[in-house]
Amino acid sequence: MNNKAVQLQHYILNEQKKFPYAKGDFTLLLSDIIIGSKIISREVNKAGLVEILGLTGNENIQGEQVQKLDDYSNDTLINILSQNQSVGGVASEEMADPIYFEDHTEARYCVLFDPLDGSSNIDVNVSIGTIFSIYKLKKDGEITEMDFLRKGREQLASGYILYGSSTMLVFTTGEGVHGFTLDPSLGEFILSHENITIPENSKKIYSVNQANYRFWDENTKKMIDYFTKEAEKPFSSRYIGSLVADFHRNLLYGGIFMYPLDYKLKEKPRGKLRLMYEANPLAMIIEQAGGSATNGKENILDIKPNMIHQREPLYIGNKEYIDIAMKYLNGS
Ligand code: AHM
Ligand code: MG
Repeated sequence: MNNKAVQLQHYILNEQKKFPYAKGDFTLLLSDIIIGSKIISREVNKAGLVEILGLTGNENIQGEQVQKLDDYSNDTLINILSQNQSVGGVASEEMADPIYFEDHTEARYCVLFDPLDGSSNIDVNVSIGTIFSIYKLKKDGEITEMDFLRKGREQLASGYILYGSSTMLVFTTGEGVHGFTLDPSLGEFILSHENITIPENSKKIYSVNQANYRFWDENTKKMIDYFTKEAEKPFSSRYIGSLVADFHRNLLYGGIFMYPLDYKLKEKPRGKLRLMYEANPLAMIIEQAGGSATNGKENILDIKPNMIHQREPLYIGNKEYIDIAMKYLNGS
């Protein structure tokens, strides 16, 4: 075995020495999210076998209920985190309201997550992922909705687990971005990508659902025209339709991911992606990796949320490309 292989647990234990808040409970919280992601990973990997193994309708061959994978992922994370006394509550893209763990009187953190991002890709064996974000409670042992409605800038840590050709965890605690790959034979995440930075000399990728072109305003169309056909050095277009997978590729290769404001509902223009579960955690990662993220007007991490399920336009990637996008979006 490669003697440089560093196991995730050792890495976190070592890292936490740098952070004043990172007592044992923070390490345990990260470990719990990681255990949850291993359970989800196992189920995701079995997804294609459902029919072969004789699972029918909502029941498996033993007559047990089979859940949809996004519900299963949501329940798995809630179940694990509800047993962690340091967690005061959780909010999920899959639930209308946060859950408060009233009996966790010593709680110090709250956790927000998108349990299975890219769920429209589940049935076709395309990469999907779990995205999470951790905040410190304003007051230990007391949790209210205001603990969730925070600027992304206040995140203590964020990350994602990508269920792709291998399962990977990428996270930051505000001191760089690190990537770990799950070794299925060991059942452990091994450090595979230390100190990830988005490449300056990038592969020039732009990622957008271009079929929405007709629903964009003029400035957005001009911006997309730049990336499509006007940039001096041509860009490549890549779009999976799972944010976490599109983001991960662009983080490693360099590029820009965009989900602009659209006018599908004429009187009610809106972005699609969720600020609290998708944009904020990835924005923290991209800044730590040397890039940036905006909604076209404001840095994602500086947006003061009004609603837990708030949607925002999202532009995220190399600073250079974000600046170009902003120039067009602001009509200059
Ligand atoms: P979901 O949370 O319902 O999975 O939706 C979010 C997903 C993102 O993963 C992805 O970037 C986006 O929706 C794709 O949207 P579209 O199909 O409109 O291009
Ligand atoms: Mg999602």
